[in-house]
Amino acid sequence: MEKKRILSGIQPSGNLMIGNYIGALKSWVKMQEEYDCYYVLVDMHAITVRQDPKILRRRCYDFIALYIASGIDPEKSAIFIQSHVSAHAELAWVLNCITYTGELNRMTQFKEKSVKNIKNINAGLYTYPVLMAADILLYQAHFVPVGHDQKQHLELARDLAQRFNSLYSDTFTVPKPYIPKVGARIMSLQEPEKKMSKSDENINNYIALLDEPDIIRAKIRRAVTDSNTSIEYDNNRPGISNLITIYSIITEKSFDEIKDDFKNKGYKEFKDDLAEVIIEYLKPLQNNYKRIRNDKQYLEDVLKNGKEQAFRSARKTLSKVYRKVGFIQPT
Ligand code: ATP
Ligand code: LTN
Repeated sequence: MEKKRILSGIQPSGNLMIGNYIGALKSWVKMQEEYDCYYVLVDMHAITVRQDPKILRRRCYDFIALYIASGIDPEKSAIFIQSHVSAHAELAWVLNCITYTGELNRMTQFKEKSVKNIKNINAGLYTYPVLMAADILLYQAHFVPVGHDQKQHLELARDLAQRFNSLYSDTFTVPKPYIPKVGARIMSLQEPEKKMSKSDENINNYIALLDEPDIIRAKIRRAVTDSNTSIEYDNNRPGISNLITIYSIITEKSFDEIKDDFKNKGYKEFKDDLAEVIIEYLKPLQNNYKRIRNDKQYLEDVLKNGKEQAFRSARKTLSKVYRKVGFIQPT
């Protein structure tokens, strides 16, 4: 039986952080055993927000090394860069022509990013979800492992697949989101009512995957909690609940077990323990990273292979799409 397809992507912006790992990368690693996986670094998405070219270039290598250091195995999964496969931009155009502006106006990420980038509300930011749909539909992905914030974009990708299929004929697999039950929305450390975000201006809001132990200790110590004292998950106490969620995912202990373990202890002991737990959790990844990032030739080889694999699959879908919409084949 043929394996089902997975596709997912991350933008090379900011610093890859623990929320990206728990919400997405961790599932990517797990899924590569059972599925045919395509993991893309979406550099074309990243330029919807102004990027310094030098930093962007360096960060692309950093992120690819982090994918591998996290456990994505290039022998099992295709790892590639979006701009290396021009079919993404080409399919995005065709999909733009079946997307209604009303649908894009509803996208919460667009609204949030417009507020943050008031001087640069560009058309790319607006049509960003269409490019994301193209990323997914090109590979006929069955599942897309993402955090909760991407659910709305996934719904649009499903709608566009169904719309195209019914306007022309069956062409695209209709993708399903794969969102973890716990940890799909890790919250900011300083402002726990908003999601943790790797491009946050305040680096104290997140734990980067490459943060040094002392930085992790300081960030957790400073994390906002409340005036209560119990170490107990409670929707009305977003700060402590977020820290408990992170603790629970890493240690695989339930919220009740954690509550019992810290029954007669305070925030300080819990936070100290949490910091150590995170440091240990990230250690293997950080060690792998140093080795991989220093081997530029290896990274180039991984990207070359990934691009070739992605290109074959993407071309097949794009040719079908071009034929169906009535474009004549070049001779
Ligand atoms: P940026 O701040 O640069 O826009 P981001 O932190 O939102 O970035 P993305 O590149 O947009 O990260 O997303 C990468 C993956 O991480 C996506 O699958 C996204 O859903 C997931 N993700 C992002 N933030 C969180 C979070 N706070 N909790 C869980 N998953 C998250
Ligand atoms: N929009 C996503 C990143 C992204 C993506 C994708 C995720 C771009 N293309 C395809 C899954 C599948 C984000 O902002 N996190």
